[in-house]
Amino acid sequence: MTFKRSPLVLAVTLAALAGSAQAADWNMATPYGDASFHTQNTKQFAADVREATDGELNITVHSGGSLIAHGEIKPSVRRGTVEAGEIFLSVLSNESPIFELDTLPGVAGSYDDAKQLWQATKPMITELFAEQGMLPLYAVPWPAQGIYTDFELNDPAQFEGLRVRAPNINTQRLTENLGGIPTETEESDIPTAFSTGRVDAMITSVSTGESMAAWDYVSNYSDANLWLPKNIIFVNQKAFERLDEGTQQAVLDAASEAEQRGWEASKADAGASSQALTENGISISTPNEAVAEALQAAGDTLYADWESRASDAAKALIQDYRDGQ
Ligand code: PCA
Repeated sequence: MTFKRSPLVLAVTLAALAGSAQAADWNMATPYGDASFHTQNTKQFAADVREATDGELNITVHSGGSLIAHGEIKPSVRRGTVEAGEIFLSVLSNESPIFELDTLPGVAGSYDDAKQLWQATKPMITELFAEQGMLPLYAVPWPAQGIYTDFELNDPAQFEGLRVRAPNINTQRLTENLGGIPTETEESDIPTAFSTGRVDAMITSVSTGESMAAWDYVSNYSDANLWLPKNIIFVNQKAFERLDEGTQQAVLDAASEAEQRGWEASKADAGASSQALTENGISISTPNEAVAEALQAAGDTLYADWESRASDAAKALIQDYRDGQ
């Protein structure tokens, strides 16, 4: 018996075929606002892809958690509800201690070290994302993390009972080790956290201090150079595979440019934001000996805690990174 296609089936088939060559529209969610150099970099990435593919792939960046809340971005990309996302990598620390490595003191305190650490950890991070059907595209660090207070921080006893806004679990643990009371707060919620009196201090970068107008709430910044934590940008693997080869390559090329541009932007923003903080009346200093010692002790505890949870593979990886330094 010969099977005859009905005109309707044929039309549907043709439409599906045509569809495969049609322009794709992607949504990309990030928790960070338009004032952040990260978001500007990500928007440039989307513009580069659009241009390189003659509009075949059109990525709309939804910033400031406007489309999806931070904690839901990765699950949404995993499900394919959105095709791409950007998150603070260390918020995944509950999944694997490997995601915490860039929020541990004494591991990578400069851009060069941070770059080496990223290169050392990228294969394992890529594998963990791949297991969940996602592909990391690039990662970009924030400038070093420091401590904002509404007094001059010169005595470790000042941490006692201090309510500190923290962006991730290790910053919370560090705060606890210092005797403070941590509260996890998204960047976009910082102004509310201060204005409602929920926090007295915060740990973040000069960049976030500037974007969130830290001078409205605090007077001092202690440049403690705790660590340089990264954002990671990733896509749903199936959505990526649905793109034709040329478009896939355009995404990868734009991602590699975005990574390079982002690291430079982070360095430049560290300088520009420090200046903006100073101009707006924030007094910037480095920790005195007593505070530095307390930070060191709190950091050592944090590291020991990480080691007690890390797999042998993760510990070997950090050893390789250290050997290569
Ligand atoms: N800004 C983000 C993450 C680290 C940073 O510097 C924040 O504070 O939420």
